[in-house]
Amino acid sequence: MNSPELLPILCYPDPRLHTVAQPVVAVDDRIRALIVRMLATMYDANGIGLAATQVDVHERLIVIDVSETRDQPMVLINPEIEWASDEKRKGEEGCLSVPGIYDGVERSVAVRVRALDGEGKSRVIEAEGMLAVCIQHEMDHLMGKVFVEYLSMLKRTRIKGKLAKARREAERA
Ligand code: K1U
Ligand code: ZN
Repeated sequence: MNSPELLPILCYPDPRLHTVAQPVVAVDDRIRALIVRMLATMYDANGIGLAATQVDVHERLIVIDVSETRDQPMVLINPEIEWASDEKRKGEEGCLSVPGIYDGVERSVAVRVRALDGEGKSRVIEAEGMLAVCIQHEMDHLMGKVFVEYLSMLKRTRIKGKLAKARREAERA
């Protein structure tokens, strides 16, 4: 079988990353095909998550795989946080839309999320550790928020400069 076609990932500070996603209306063939392509794109980029926003589709859809074996894909459609722990922890995050940049962000250590799965069935996910962090990071994408927006203005300005330099160098190569 042919490999699914990979999707281009938007890079910060692309303004499209700030679009607020709309609910998925139906889990149909179009959404199922998008899930396949998003998973292939996430695995190809060595990511642990990907939000539809990052591939310029502004619908509430996330794919995640935090397993070491990279064979436990999760699909969250129209996710809603039902509960988030008051306990928070600062941990290192990265983002496929902000390549090469890692920094600390404070997040709830545990969350309970309701979402549809890839078959349109309603599920409740109780997450902690890296899965909880990844779900919160990806749900921010659906709200048009990129993790660097938790950092200081100075850091964000430096990050924009670094990314612009990397883009210029890639164009020259
Ligand atoms: O949203 C994305 O761009 C995917 C992102 C998810 C994520 C990573 C780390 C913390 C929260 C959310 C990535 O997969 S970045 C690349 C990566 O695999 C990674 C980076 C740092 C720590 C762990 C994994
Ligand atoms: Zn991200």
